Amino acid sequence: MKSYVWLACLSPLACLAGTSVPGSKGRKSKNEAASRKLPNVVFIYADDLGYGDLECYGAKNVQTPHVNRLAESGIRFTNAHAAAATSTPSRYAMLTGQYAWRVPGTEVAAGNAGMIIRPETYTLADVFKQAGYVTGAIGKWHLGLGDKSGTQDWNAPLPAALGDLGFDYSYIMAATADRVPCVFIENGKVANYDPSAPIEVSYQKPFPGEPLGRDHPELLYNMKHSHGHDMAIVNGIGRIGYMKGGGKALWKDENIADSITAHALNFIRENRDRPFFLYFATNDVHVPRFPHERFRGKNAMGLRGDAIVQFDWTVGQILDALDRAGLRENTLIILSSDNGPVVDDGYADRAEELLNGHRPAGPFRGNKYSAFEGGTAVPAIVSWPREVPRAQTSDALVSQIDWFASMAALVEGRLPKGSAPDSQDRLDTWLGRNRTDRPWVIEEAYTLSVRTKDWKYIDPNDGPVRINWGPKVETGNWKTPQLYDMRAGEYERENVAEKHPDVVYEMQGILRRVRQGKKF
Ligand code: NG6
Ligand code: CA
Repeated sequence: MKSYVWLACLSPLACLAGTSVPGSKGRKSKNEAASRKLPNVVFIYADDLGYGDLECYGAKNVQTPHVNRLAESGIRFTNAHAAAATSTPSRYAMLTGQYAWRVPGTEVAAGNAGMIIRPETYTLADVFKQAGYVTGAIGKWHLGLGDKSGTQDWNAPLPAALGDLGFDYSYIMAATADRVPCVFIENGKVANYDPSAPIEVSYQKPFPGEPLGRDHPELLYNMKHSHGHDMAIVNGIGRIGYMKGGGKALWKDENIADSITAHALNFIRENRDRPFFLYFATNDVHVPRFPHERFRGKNAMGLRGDAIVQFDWTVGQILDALDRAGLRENTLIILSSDNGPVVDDGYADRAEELLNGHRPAGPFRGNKYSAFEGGTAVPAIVSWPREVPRAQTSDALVSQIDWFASMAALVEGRLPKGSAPDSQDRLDTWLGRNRTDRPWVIEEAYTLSVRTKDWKYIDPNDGPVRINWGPKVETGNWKTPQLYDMRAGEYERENVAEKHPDVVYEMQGILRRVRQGKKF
């Protein structure tokens, strides 16, 4: 493994210009390099968007012209992985460079979870901040807020928030749209706070007098649930968790995309004169899928298709804003998703019935939650017009766990000892200068899996083979080792563990060493 310290170039410009690998543009002179400015960096991080959900990844039932435009301007990765098959662990790993399974309490978080990334952690935002960037997080957070779970006073500034994690500005949803509290939090305080409707949140017990979805289906005028989501009712939609108050601060689901996009556009406009890092995490296409009216009824796949179109619109808005500000050339955009797709995730939005042959996970087996590839194989697009040639495809095996060290290399960041222990500098691969595979990728879902270019190993697990609480998803659990040949035409169908004990042994060895935190 290339250790970060060794790999960090003497200057970011040397990093950008000095690599003599196939496809690189060759060494630039010192002066030429010195006149170049560090790029702005924008992460567009979708929620539950599958490998097969974008037109440029083969989707037929939905048009995504803006994402297509982004892909044409750079590199489309065909073998990219999120670190986990659900949101909280995936985001934790990406923002800290440490696998979430090393840290207790990183499973899918409640809306009143305390801050899961502790303030003393050196985060991806710190990497940029240290390099002189202004940093912002807008959209879905889902990594806890405040000191301690369940103890937050939502009517006062939260004692621990994103400002403690290196973000200069934040406008976020605490968890997911299907979890209370259903309000935006701006710089650690409820945005648009309504003093006439103090906010209370509990994941333990209902508030007397507050109607619940399970008792009052007639109040679910916007969307009914298919499983779970039968507690607090906000905007005519049942949620996970109990909530009281909020008044005019409560979000309207149909305006979430507009709201976060408007805040992202402001952030870009306000910071156009200095390098910025924007972590822009959309609510789309997570449940409840309730896009704005102008996107409704347009797609044959119903609300899930409409939500993909809304996501695409959002991407277009960001691209246009960068263009308008004259920043597009020198902005590095990375678009990806936190985990694989799911169809019915608890609301009666007819996503399943209306698929019409669409395969959200593309060719892969399994979905969100799953140890099969569909859980973590995600679209990933990188565009940086100034440095990255257009219209490329890369089949290099890559993981989001490496964004941390790669971004540190980009900005010549020196990482404090012990930070981002699982992240490798693979900047050259992410920028398309080589197609070097990561030797192995670790995937978290129920159990741990090891993916190499040719093989997929799933560590044994006794859990159920299918999810038994709602979504129709194969978990990938099996009580004996599973080994799949990823060169086979159909992915993850024939378990060849018994045919290839040597490969199983090798994969188990990798997993053991990674678990022990050993360097390779
Ligand atoms: C599940 C929710 C699901 C979704 C998921 C987290 C129920 C029945 N289902 O528990 O709707 O919110 O958690 O998704 O509550 S994630 O993409 O944020 O990880
Ligand atoms: Ca997700």
